[in-house]
Amino acid sequence: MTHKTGHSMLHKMISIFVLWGLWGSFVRAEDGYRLWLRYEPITDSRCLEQYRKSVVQIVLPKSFQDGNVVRQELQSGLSGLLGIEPSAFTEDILHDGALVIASADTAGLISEVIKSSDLESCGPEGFLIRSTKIKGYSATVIAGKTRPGVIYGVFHFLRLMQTLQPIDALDIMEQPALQLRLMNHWDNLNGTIERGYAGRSLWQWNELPGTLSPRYTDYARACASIGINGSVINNVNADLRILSSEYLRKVAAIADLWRPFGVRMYLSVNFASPMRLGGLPTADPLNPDVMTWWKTKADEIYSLIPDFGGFLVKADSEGQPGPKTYGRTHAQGANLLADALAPHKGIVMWRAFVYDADVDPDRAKRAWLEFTRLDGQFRPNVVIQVKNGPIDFQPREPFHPLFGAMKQTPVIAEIQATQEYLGQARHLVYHGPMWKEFLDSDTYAKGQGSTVARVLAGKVHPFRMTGMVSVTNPGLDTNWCGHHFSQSNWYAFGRLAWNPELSAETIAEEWTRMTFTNDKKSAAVILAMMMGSHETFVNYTMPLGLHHLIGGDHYAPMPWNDRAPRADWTATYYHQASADGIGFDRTRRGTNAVDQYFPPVCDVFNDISTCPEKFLLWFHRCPWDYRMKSGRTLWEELCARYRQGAAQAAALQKTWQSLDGKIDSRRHQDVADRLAIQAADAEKWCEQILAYFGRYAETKD
Ligand code: GCV
Repeated sequence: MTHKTGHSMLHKMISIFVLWGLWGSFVRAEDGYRLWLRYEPITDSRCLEQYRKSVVQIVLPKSFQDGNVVRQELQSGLSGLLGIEPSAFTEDILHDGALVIASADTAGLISEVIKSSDLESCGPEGFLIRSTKIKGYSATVIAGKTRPGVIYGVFHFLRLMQTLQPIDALDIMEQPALQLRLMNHWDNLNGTIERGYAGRSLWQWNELPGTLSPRYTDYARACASIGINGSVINNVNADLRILSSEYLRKVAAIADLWRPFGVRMYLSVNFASPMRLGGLPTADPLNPDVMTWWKTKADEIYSLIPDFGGFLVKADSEGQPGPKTYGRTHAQGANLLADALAPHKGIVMWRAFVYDADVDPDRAKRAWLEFTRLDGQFRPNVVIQVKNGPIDFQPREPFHPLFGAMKQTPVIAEIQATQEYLGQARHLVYHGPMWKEFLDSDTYAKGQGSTVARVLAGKVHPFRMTGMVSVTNPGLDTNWCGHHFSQSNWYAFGRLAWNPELSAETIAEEWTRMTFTNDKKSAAVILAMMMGSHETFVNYTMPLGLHHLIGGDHYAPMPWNDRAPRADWTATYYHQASADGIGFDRTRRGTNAVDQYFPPVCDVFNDISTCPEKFLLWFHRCPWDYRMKSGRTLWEELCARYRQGAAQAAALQKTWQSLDGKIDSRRHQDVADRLAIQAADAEKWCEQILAYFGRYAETKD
């Protein structure tokens, strides 16, 4: 009898929750602001039952109570997902179903089940989550050595529920593979964003430091939820004023808000600051006054932001000042700043995005030539920040040959979420598969298995510092990233920087379930759209290794672009189409860029019969009637790829239409509107590129 009553009560409760959940998703006009942290009520009755059994009370040490971000996140997460009341938060275990939070300094309660050596081995940012018994009660422990570790553990636990994973027998221990997991904003101080496609800059410089937008905290929370632990707030084409005392106070106000989330502040700096801001006659890195200027500036920064991360520098690149003006090397330039930051434990991220035309006629070769000869000359607190490919975030590039080539200087990767060359948040392009292709590339720097991911993690050469950064996409648009699906690139970056071994599918599925729907069928449809989207984009824009077929907007097709301030900003420099053929000869008969790679990679790229066709025209110049593996001629293959891409883009629209009614109407409509633009653009790409190349390809016959 009692059992029956209990059972029907449970049923009633579940139905209330189901109705509550359905109601929630119908009435709430979803605008995308909540990103992947929506915490909608769980409607799957089996999961809900298990979760509500496992999480009856939340046991938080005193120091995690009032106002603490861990408490706040658990409160909003668990009340949203499970309907848990604030009264469920306690300081001691009272019954079964305790969720116990602890860090090394508050480990009392868990000491009977978690050894202090386990906490120690979590490292500075890791966590463990374990189902166990404490004082005879069933409990789930989320613990880390440090506060950031606990925050990451809490977000991980909430993610398990958001994605309907079991939580009753957990034994998880995670730590990030990479130390530096940073956002790079290209935000200008006037509120614009270089290559930004989601509105104006998040940072309200006019109001700071007095007025603090709630978005600063929401941003840090989103970053922390995926393990991002720092952010470079301003453009690498750096405005000098960022280092002025006035702006540093503004920056410090944001840093204060981010600190509880474990997100550290970094700044891009202008190498000429000592002159243009400090009034010195030179910025020569070997000049003692210049050295003193940087040291004094570093001291000032740390007096305002004690945990400041360090500087990002674009020097001697695209008109930015740098050490070369004074006949000094990149190492001398980087070391100047490194010495100023070292007493405070700050670092310098020195970018390898340099392509001085005097170095080599082939732009793809220049950074490797400049940096490999400096290996070993950098201070211990310098890392070299290298874009994923040797040109510039093209839809597809082979990995940059600097990965694996720098043996004594830590190298971190710079990838780009902001879709500068990938449809600029108007096209749906999930970057997970592209980034995985990059991370899984084998550099062979120390034999087989020397993947880029392992190089970055310091497992090929024992780097002192490791990391990956993303030129990132949030702006003031309500949905943060312009296109709802562009949020997935922010998300994927964080997840991959935490664990580069995760698959693109796993990440896309997590994101879809949290952002759009846990309905299996709908999630599978969205997952398929995302997983195919990068290849689709490559097909209708730059297949078979073609690159840079654009003009200054980096968006629309412009293969005829042969006039720009520099030859390597045109399109013709790269495709070199003529009646004889198409492609850039980077083989040993051409510019010999291939030999910047380790064997056997260099040989594989050099030999047209082994070079992957996806990189064919990157490395080889081919006649139009070159026979492809499909049996088609090169020209026929190009036509087929472009037409396939356009058809795939059109199909995305139809597929999305099939989700009408399954996704909240506002976001469904927003995405549909952008897919229409994408389909039309893809058609344009296909027509214009084929018309242009056709003039050469078809004169041959
Ligand atoms: C911030 C490309 C972009 C520039 C960008 C540059 C860089 O050239 O078009 O807008 O400048 O890369 O990465 O420094």
